[in-house]
Formats: sequence, C-alpha cells, structure tokens
Amino acid sequence: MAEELTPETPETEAEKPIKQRKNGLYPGVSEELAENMTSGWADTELRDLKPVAQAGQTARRRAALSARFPGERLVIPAGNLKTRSNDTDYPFRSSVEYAYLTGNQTEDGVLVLEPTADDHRETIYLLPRSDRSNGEFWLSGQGELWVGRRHSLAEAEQLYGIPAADVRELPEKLKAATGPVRVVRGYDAGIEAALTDKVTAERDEELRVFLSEMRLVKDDFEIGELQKAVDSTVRGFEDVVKVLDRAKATSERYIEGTFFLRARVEGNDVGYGTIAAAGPHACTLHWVRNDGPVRDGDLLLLDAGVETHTLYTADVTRTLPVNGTYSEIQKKIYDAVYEAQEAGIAAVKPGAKYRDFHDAAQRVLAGKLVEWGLVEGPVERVLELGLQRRWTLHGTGHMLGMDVHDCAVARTETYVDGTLEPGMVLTVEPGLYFQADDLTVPEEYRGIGVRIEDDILVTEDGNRNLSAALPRRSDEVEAWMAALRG
Ligand SMILES: [Mn+2]
Repeated sequence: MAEELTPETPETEAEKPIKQRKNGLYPGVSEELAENMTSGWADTELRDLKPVAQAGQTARRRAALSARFPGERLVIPAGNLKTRSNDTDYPFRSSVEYAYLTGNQTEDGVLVLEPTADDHRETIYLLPRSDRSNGEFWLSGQGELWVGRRHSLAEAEQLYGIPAADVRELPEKLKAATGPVRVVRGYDAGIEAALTDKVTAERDEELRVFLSEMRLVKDDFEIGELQKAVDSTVRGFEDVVKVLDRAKATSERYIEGTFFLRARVEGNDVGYGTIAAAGPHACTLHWVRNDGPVRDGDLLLLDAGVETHTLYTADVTRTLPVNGTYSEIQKKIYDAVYEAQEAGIAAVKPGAKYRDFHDAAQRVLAGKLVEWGLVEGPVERVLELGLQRRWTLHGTGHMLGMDVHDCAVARTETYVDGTLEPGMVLTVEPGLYFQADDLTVPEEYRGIGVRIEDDILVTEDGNRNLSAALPRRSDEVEAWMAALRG
C-alpha cells in the first residue's frame, strides 16, 4: 500500500524526521498542485436516500433508553480504529451499543442524547466528508482519497433518521456541558477524556448494563438478521465438507479459510475466530491456531459463524467424520452428545428458567458417563459433585446476537438466574471431551472431542431451531456429507 503524501510546509525540528522520510518517497507539493487539487471535482451528494432497514427499531430503542435515564446526557461511542502496526489498522468493528442504537457503524462516530425539558435531543456525531478546499481529502490520512468516500452529514441524517453534526466539535461541547452525564466506556479514549471530571464508573456501568439487558429479547429485525447469519453459516459448512480432501492435503487452515470466504462474501466477517479442530484438537475448547493435520479416521470439530453486515452472528458447531463415516466409538460418544442436545433444546421454552437447558443436557451426559463405567454412580451423586465436568467442561450455551456471547454484562437476575421469554436467542451446545492424556478413561476414548451446537429462538409456544437446516443426527450427518462429496 502507498504511503501518505505530505505537503511541504514549515515544520518544527521535532517533526522533521518523519516528514523527511515521507518526502523522501514523494517530492514536495507545489503551490500550483495544491491549488489545482482544490477544484474540478463533481458534486456527488446523494439525495433522497431511503432510511436503513432497521431505522424504526433503532428509534424505538433510543426512546426506551431515553425513558430509562430522563434528564441525563448519554454518550455512546462507536470506537476508534486500532493500530495493527505503524500506519495499518485492524479492520474496524463498531461497538455493538452504538450500532444497536443507530444502525450506523462508522469509526469515531458518537451518539449523544442530550436532555431537554421532557425528553432527549438526539445527535449522531460523525466525521463529515473531506474538505476539498484545504487539501484535507488528499493530504490527510483520514482523507477520503485514502479511506474512501464517507457519507455527508446530510446523507447520514436521511439514512439513520438522526440529526448529524461534526464529531470534531464534540469534545469541546462535552467539556462545556453541565448536568449529569453517562458514557459507555472502553471504546473512545478521547471522548472519555473530555468527560473525565463529569462521570463515575458506577453510573457508567449502569448505562452499559441497561444496554446489554435491552438486547436480551430480540425484535423481528434482529431475528431476521440472525436467521440470515445462520443461513450463510449453513452454506459455509457445506463449503467445508466439499473441500475436506483439500484440507487433508494441507491443514485445518484450509477449513478456516474456506469458511472465511463464505463469511466475507455474504456477510461482514466471521463472528468469532473459527475453531477448526481435527482429531485431538477438538478437546481444546478454543482451538483457533488451526495449524494441525486433518486425517482420515479423525473427527473434525468445526465451530464457526458468519456475521452479517449488521453485526449479528451465528454460532454453530458440528463434529464430522473426516472420511464421512463415524467409527463405533466416535458414534457412541456423538450419539450421547446428540441425546443431551435434544434434551437441552426441549427445555428451551417461554417461562422455563435459563438454567434448565443446561441441567437437562448435563443430566443426560452424566447418565452416559455412569453407564459407560467412566464415573461411579448414581447420576444424582455425579451431578451433585459435578464429577461429569471433567469431560463436559463448559456451560451448555449462552445468549446470541450482535456479540457471540451476547448480553454479557446483563445482571445475573435477568440472565443466568432469569426466565426465558419469546424473542430470546441462545445456543444449545453440549459436548464431551476426552483429552489425549486422560488416563482415567480407556484408550479408545482418548483424543475424541464432540460438540453439537445450534441456535435456538424462544417462541410463544416453545422454540425454533434457526440452524435446523444443518443435519445433526449421526446417520443424517453421514448422508449429508456423502451427498455433498458426490
Ligand atoms: Mn457457542
């Protein structure tokens, strides 16, 4: 990639080394060129833009936020670019709080709700289009010539339905503001610095917790986006099955790369680092190095999800026989996990406690471990002492949405100790993992890890499996793989 071009301007000694380095690649900018670059550009302003699809929902969410914190100034930043090295940045991902409330995902954006007599005045602060009259668009690193065209503030107003203003003026406005203020922390150090003597950690946390709990129940737009994420993920799993022979010739990376292609073409990204775990790597819960071999006779545990352009992610796991057929011991373990998942899914319904599906799945798995003679019964004793956890390792699921572990700062009483309601979306993902060096189980178990994970929507009368299009039962998995591989 090209390096930034810098004008020849008077400079301090302190600035010289960088400028000299840059101007070593490019000659200086003459006054004639600078003048020439200010004009001769077409008017590209977009008019009569339609609002983004979720504009109605985002307005309702802002109204709910406004009602919860009357009389207070609320500041919700999108976040800033993070440096990867020197002048390259990591791909930007907006804070979910900002995207959830605005539908916008632009770096440095900030939503501000300013208290009025009986309500809040909403403003979305954004970097406007580059000024062509002062060289900003081609001489600044944030100029549109370098980073691409931005929406003008007028365009942003039409798209998001919120009055827009120049974000460069926001820090001074915040410094001058009076009255109570809360900010969502952790995304924009510059904005937080402007508020440092006005906010407290405790009050800011209340804002963050409220925004996390707001997302526990999904609206129709969100459920549609989650279904899109799942549908793309199903296609990504099919892609992987079709190239398993290429993966055998290379490594787990071929699987990760194959899934990533689907995620980038149909969505924004993967929602989390793909776990492409072949053989004993399946027993490492967050195996994301993905640099191991893929061998016939082994299982492949693939835990992956496409994230949509609106930042909703799927989270699906299948454990597949690399050669297309489960061995006897693989099938025995797989079918036990399947049975546990069936019990877990059956426990997902409105009015049930959140913990019920975990308990239902754990009970099945503990029963299997006793039945196989791996732990001494009765099952009640095993569950009471948690002895099954040597092999079940993790909780059976979590809320799913814009974050893969969505609503992570919701209070215990509204989430883990809470009750399921229609519109909640959660994963059900029991597993059994026999570490390669586990001397307490017969050798044939060692190095086998199985997890099955689906994305379940709580409905008025039970649940709907959003990822039902991807086969789960062992014989159906084998048939599906055989059909895809021809
Ligand atoms: Mn999960």
